[in-house]
Amino acid sequence: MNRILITSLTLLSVGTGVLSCTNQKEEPAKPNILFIFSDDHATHAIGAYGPKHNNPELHRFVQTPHLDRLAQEGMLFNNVFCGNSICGPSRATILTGKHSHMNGMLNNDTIFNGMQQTFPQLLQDGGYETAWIGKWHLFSEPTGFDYWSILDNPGQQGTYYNPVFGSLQEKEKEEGHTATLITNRVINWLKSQRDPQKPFFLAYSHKTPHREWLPGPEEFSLYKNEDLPLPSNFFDDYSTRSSALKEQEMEVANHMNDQDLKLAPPNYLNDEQLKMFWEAYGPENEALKKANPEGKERAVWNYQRYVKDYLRAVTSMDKEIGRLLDYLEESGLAENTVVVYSSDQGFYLGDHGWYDKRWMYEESLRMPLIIRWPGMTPSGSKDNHIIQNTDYAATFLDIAGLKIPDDIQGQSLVPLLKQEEPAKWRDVAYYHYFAYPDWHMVQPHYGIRSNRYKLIHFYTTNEWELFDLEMDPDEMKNEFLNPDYSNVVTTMKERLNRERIALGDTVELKATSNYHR
Ligand SMILES: [Ca+2]
Repeated sequence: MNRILITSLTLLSVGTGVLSCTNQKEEPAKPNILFIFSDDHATHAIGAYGPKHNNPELHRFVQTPHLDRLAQEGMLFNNVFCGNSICGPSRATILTGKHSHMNGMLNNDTIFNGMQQTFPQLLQDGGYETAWIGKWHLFSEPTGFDYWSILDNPGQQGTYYNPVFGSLQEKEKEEGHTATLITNRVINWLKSQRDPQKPFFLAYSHKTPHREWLPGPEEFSLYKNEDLPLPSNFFDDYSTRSSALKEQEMEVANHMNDQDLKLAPPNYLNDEQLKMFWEAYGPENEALKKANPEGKERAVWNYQRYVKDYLRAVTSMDKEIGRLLDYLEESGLAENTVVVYSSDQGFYLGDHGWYDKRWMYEESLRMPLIIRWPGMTPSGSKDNHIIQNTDYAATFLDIAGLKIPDDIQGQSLVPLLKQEEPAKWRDVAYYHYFAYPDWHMVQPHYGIRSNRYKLIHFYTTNEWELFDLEMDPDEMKNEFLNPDYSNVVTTMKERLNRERIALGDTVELKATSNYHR
């Protein structure tokens, strides 16, 4: 680890309280923090997370060598759960260390209030230089950053090619693949824009692999003549579970539009990119038209197109992450930089027949989290504690050696990074999804997940679900009314109630949205 010498002379200049300390004292240099953040990246689309029970064969098609390398050199967290599986709210929770009901960002129709306490402001106060580059998607201007450059149009969602970057100074459209352009900006900031005298916190934030999953130029041909395996519950009939599952509009078979399926190009491509688009998809689209498959056969065609594009986009992003990790090595920054990889939530890759997120089921509840802290995290280590996205702010502050404010709801992961067992750790993850009616029509629900069980309450329809994750990891069988589980139901209900009160989520339960259909 890099160390800086603080001489007695320096100590004299910072206050009388240290005058008695006349010896030279070594203090560790504050580590830099690089937060690599992506959008909708499911853990089952990262090689290092290994095969998934309902679709183990998919694992051999996942190509994320650079994230896998990061996991080999650091610590991989197996049980990380968001508190509200949708973009803006998860980002607001990460910034504040507070669940949605505390930070005010309940859904994507809300504008994040950047005047409240966030960890970047606290890092700034603690002597860090802070920057956010790439996707932001909180609708208000970033606060607490010395520098920011964020994807602007449309609606801060950004585009896969030719994006508009917005900063305090200007809006600038740039031609090219967005993951590459974000990486260029990040490397440029590290090289020539930051203050080398200060430790930094830098968020390197991708749009990828958010809908509509458009790959980089070199990944269009991946899986060209291959069939990807289907999840075992792709044709889920949603029996035994809440009526909400039949009401949703997020089925790969029925709810994807022409741009999702690349039957029509997005409107932001230039002529050269359009040519590339039609070369990649045109012949297969023609063949589809001719064969005109229906029912299950068409659903499988949609799945192939969707999951191939999702994994292609992931590989394009992974390559760019590799380029940045290489730059950290070359520049000598790697040694004193904590690298964190995560995504705002998970995603369905045909699991339950779905794409998108929002539900408290495993695929979208889970967030990837990999942390490499040179000299601290044992290489290739894994952690199984129940982590939430409320923990990120506390962790960043703790890494920086700063005080964690009492009103932050999460806990620092630093003890876990050192493989120390904390005296106290949560036994359940808390969840509350609010947005209804909204895109994909998922009913609001809240619940808790322990290591073995998950209890969910759909309060607008007053339906409950209990899953035994050990017996039923794919959450296909609701055990709520099964007499064999009546004791578990009682215990979990009581635990859920205690957790709601402890976290202050006691407002009236009602759906919230400004969405108009
Ligand atoms: Ca997202």
